[in-house]
Amino acid sequence: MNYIKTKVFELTHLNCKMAQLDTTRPLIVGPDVPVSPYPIKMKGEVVRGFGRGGKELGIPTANLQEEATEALCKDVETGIYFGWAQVGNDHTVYPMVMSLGWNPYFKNEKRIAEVHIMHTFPEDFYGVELRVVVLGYIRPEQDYSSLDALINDINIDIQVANNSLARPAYTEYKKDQLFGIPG
Ligand code: ADP
Ligand code: RBF
Ligand code: MG
Repeated sequence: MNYIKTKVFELTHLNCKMAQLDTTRPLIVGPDVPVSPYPIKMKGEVVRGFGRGGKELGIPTANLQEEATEALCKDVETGIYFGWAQVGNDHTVYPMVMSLGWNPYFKNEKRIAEVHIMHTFPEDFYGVELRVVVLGYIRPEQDYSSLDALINDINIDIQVANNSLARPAYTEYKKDQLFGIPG
């Protein structure tokens, strides 16, 4: 009897562990060197959205103008991506995560490309030109049962992006021509 109980416990424990493993996301994505269709290079003006990113999520996203969004949609599917970004005349190139799509949690009616830059800026930069080099895909867009679950997944995306960009062939793109002559 005790033997059966032990085995049942072991199996349950194993199942729980496997369930945990199944829901754990890889913290680095893509090959060691970016492959086609990457790099995707894009620039566009930062436009206003619903103002939810900073206020509701604590994660501001610079929304790209419609032309840039449409151009990106010609190259890739909707989803979450990572790469490098540069704002206006500032020479610095920062890591970024980009959401391209409909924001299913908020049921948007228009597709939008929005970029969260891993840097704390002193002020907003609406109307300024944003340059991005997209280097890889992280995951598809999802709906969520709570705002916290969405925020949690975005924070994991940020870790995934930072880890994925730390590889030499990805770091190299910080020096891309697109970022050469800002202004
Ligand atoms: P909106 O819906 O108008 O895009 P958000 O709440 O998403 O509003 O805020 C986005 C704005 O916040 C950007 O357009 C930019 O001017 C500013 N901003 C400040 N810090 C960042 C950052 N780290 N990444 C992206 N945008 C930022
Ligand atoms: N919105 C969703 O509805 N589903 C998502 O899976 C999703 N993933 C995102 C991942 C990242 C890295 C970022 C920056 C945004 C994501 N969003 C997603 C968009 C989010 O809803 C949006 O930034 C806010 O609504 C503010 O515009
Ligand atoms: Mg935004």
